[in-house]
Amino acid sequence: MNDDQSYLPDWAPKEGGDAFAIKVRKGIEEHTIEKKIHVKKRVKLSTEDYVRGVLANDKTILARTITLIESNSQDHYEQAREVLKQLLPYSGKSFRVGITGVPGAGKSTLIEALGCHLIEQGHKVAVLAVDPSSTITRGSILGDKTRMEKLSRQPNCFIRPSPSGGTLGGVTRKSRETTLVCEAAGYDTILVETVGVGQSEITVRSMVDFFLLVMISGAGDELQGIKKGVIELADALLVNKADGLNTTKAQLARNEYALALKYLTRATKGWETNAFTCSALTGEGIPDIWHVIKTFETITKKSGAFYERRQHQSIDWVFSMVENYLKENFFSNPDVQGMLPGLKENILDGTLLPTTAAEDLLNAYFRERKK
Ligand SMILES: Nc1nc2c(ncn2[C@@H]2O[C@H](COP(=O)(O)OP(=O)(O)OP(=O)(O)O)[C@@H](O)[C@H]2O)c(=O)[nH]1
Ligand SMILES: [Mg+2]
Repeated sequence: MNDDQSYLPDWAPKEGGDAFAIKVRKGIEEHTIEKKIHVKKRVKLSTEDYVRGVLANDKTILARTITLIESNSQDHYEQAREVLKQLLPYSGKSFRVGITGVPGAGKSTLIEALGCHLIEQGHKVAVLAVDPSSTITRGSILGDKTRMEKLSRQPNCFIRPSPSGGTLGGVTRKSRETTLVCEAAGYDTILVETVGVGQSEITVRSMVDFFLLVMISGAGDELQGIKKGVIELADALLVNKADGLNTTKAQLARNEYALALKYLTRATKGWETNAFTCSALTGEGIPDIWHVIKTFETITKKSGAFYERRQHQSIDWVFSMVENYLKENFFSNPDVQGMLPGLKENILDGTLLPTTAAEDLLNAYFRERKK
């Protein structure tokens, strides 16, 4: 007796007929549960949202504004420019400190110690990393996260690690704009970390008010391996890791640097660059170096050197933006791109002169632009 609701199991003996008492009742239809995967879409922000968010120091929006600025997409470019334009009147009021030194000198650890000291004093601190080496090793990004742990937990601190995959030129160009955005968000002290690998110091020097060179004591001649040119960019030399057994060695290194500085050109008019020691690990010497930086600020603001430098920096910035734009525009030109592999080959096998190659590329670029 099969009805709509029940039926015989498939193992029921055939001869059993209706007398077979075991019936299987139909179950209920399985509900098809619509599996909707909710991909949380990031709501597109309007220019006003960005501006308002930054001015209110909303850290999520601040981070998104920087991402917008760092973006290489043409769509973002226009909006980024508009956001920056609106934030510009609120920027410029911070004190900008560049911190450089060889890999492992202790820059991040120093920023952690200095940053915490500043926050205790009521400052609002933004940390930016301009770090060309991170695109190769990625070590520093990881390092920064762990080395600035205490600082990153402070509500009055904003840390922006270096964008990955950027060239130094690109990163630095965006870092200037990032500085302005952080200032508009109310950060009064901007600390910019860069690894001392040559070009980066010069570009960071052109973005900051005070340039600090972090050193470590090594065996033998303390000036070995450090370019005179880099020392001449610095407003203070700081021999780090002056702790434990290394204390005396660090002190001796400081004395050697102090002596050498007497023969070098000063980075800032009216300011005598000097050498100091500290331990970023124990915090020894950190308040002292901040005192040096504050004294520099007072003196250079009084003499006008501070404002003069900022004006020069603005002009340099304009030129570097034009340069960057032209370079990007040139190398993304389809005719130029099409010609490059062949030209390279011909230069390498000696059938084309570099001057002719440059001329051919420029002709192709301007021909394409005239179309
Ligand atoms: N003893 C001692 N070790 C320190 C001090 N400062 C930093 N270090 C150690 O030195 C190593 C490198 O420190 P970082 O702060 O990452 O150095 P960095 O200059 O930021 O390094 P990069 O970002 O990779 O160029 C870490 O193991 C730190 O713990 C210090 O004052 N004393
Ligand atoms: Mg670091």
